[in-house]
Amino acid sequence: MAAIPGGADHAHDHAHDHPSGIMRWVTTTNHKDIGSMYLWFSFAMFIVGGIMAMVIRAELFEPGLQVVDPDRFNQMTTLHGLIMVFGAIMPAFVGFANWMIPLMIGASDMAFARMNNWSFWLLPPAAILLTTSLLVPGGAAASGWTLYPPLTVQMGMGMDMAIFAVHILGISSIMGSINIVTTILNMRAPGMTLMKMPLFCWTWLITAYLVIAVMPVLAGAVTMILTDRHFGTSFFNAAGGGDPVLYQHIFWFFGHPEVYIIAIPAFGVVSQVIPAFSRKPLFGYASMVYATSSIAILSFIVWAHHMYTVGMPVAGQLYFMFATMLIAIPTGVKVFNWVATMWRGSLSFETPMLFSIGFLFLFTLGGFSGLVLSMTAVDVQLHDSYYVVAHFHYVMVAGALFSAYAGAYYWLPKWTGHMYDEKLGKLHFWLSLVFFNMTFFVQHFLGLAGMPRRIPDYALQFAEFNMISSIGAFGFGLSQLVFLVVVLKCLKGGEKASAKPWDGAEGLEWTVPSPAPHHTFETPPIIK
Ligand code: CU1
Repeated sequence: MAAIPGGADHAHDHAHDHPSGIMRWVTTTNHKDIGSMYLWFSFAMFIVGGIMAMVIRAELFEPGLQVVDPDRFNQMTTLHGLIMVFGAIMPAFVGFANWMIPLMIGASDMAFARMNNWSFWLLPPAAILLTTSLLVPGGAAASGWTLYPPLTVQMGMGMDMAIFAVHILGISSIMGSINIVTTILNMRAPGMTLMKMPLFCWTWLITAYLVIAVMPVLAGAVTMILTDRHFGTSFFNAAGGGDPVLYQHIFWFFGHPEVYIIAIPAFGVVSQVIPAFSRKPLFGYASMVYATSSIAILSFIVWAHHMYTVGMPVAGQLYFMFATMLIAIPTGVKVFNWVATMWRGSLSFETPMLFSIGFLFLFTLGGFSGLVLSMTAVDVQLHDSYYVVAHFHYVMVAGALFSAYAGAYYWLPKWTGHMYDEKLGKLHFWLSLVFFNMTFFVQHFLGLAGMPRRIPDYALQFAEFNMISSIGAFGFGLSQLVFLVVVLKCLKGGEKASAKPWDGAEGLEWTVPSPAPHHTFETPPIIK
């Protein structure tokens, strides 16, 4: 049955059980409804976090300029980070999971449908806490998204609001992950063994375990800040026998796996899209599963590469350096497999494929700059510089956001029943590609030249690259409105999409009548 957003496909019986209007969305337990709400919420947060990025880039447009006062500037960097990580990227991929995992494994819905509803509806209160913290006396947390003490122990009540928001977001993502694990382990159709699942399901299974393992660690870290603030403890206060560096260890024990909580579902999306537009099965399926698991396990033992400058022993620095470099091996396996999937494939370049290839190039670049930063001696120079900002935006934006777009364009026909406007989609991709690099590539040079991050002003020598970066950022921000137009047009109408919108090229994915349909790929399907 054609899936309209929020798929009303079960509205036929017990019509009286199904409230309409806003109550329908408040009470829904349908995985498609909830998936759509996650995706819309995520896009709204992407706009809010994006506006904050625009304020940051406006302030940094020229040296000496003052668009907002320095406190506001620091609050913008904090909220931009928290909102993009917890409000935009994570909910986007949970939205994909809700929509696609039941369809891919042949389950009727998620395992805990009511909890699924609750997982979503915890998000808006957290978003309200975060954004309205700007309005309270003292303003929002001005610490950066890492919320390091001792600064965060001293700030005003905006910090408490951020702590409670992080608690709520953590509960939401843990519940979502429990749902995903239970659904995948218990509700697969007969014949759908784990090693036959579409790779997107595998990546989410692994990610869900990461979420369940590390979100409580973050909750513990911010709770200790809360009790240091209000209840007289000194977990992070040296004067009371505590240690501020302890916070950094706890935070990054969460923080590094968090990078993979964001990146691994992105790998999953790309692993669905590239085979479909290469008209070949994914190269090295089993090695993809093992590589992804290895990345997840390694992500737990590298956290202090964020802390080379706190004064750790050389032995510790060496350990964290080499452990970090190990991650390049399974990541290399994955990149090799994606390229090998395309090798001698019957390629076509619709928007989802363009975003996937963009992901492949730029995420790899972010991986390389990560390798540079993993070297202790180099990191001591580049720590807290714009090089780091450039590095993780290649991972977060070109990695996670680009693959989220790849997934959105790929599945929009499935979700809405209509084909999207391919011309506009391609325009969106090319504008994003150019402006993204204009914004962030130059930040490598700024960092190498010594420009620090999270400072609202800078020396004259950094002027040119900052201006280029700011113009790029405004362009990138505006280009995202093209996506909104594409989605709204697609919802309103357009060419009807068939059950297999990519002319069967996505055949490997639609495994609901299990076992998976057989393909020889001797006669590649043609995409118009
Ligand atoms: Cu890390």
